[in-house]
Amino acid sequence: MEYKNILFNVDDGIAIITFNRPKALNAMNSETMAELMEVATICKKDENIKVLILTGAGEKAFVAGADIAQMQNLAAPEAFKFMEFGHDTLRLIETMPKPSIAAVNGFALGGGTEISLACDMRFAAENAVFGQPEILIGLIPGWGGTQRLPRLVGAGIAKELILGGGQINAQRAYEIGLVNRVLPAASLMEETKKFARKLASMPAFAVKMAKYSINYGYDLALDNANKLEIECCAQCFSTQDQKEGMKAFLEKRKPNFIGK
Ligand code: CO8
Repeated sequence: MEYKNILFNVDDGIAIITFNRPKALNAMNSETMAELMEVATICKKDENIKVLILTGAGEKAFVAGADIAQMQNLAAPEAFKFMEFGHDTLRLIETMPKPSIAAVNGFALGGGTEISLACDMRFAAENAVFGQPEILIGLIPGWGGTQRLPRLVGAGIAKELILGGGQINAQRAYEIGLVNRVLPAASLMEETKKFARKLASMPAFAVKMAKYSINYGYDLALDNANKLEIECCAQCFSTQDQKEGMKAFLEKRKPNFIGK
């Protein structure tokens, strides 16, 4: 399928979503966000898609934020709508029962950091740059940065980044737990695809339950969260993959998972 601002390819169960406005450093305008919603919806529904990778076209940027040129004259109700739609789109990615990896290849500022935060994992090229510079243009993050960033790296560091508006490099992002891996730019996509293929080979229902338990347990009190985990883990015993996984272990062979 053809999109104006996004490249969308599916290969061997792995969907690659590439933000494709390199001249504007892949800044997110409303059209691009609508296209992201469209492809994310396909990814959720298509059973052949097991894992999503989000990345940016060109050498310089993942996404350099929401499109400032488009936003500058928005009235508050229009801004609200743009933000709400962005939230809905990112929440769809965050909660879908398949893992997503942001392959961050350069600037991931403002909305770019926020898109990466909605993914399950972030793999960064050595030249990646993260930050929430909205404060420098009279805003605060509007696509989840004030909520997901403190949950991931702690409130103190999140406040340093959001109130201070500074940029951090990939190494610092790794140190604060914002990114999972730092990779040479030349091997970022290959290494990300390699890990995506590994995730795609896992028993799909267990992947779904693991993600569900972490996502929906995270903000609960521990007792309730543990109960959620018990429920999710127990459900795995209703799958053929659980039977196969345990049988294969006991027979000392590789399991043959079928995704059911
Ligand atoms: N929006 C629009 N255009 C952009 C953006 C952007 N976010 N970022 C870069 N561009 C454009 C530049 O205007 C420039 O265009 P042109 O060639 O036509 O002049 C082109 O991309 C290349 O950019 P630079 O020349 O600036 O490249 P540099 O290498 O000098 O600098 C930077 C790269 C540091 C990334 C710089 O471009 C920059 O600071 N960009 C803006 C970063 C930023 O502030 N991002 C946050 C935006 S706000 C946001 O994301 C809020 C999200 C949720 C709220 C939604 C509210 C409705």
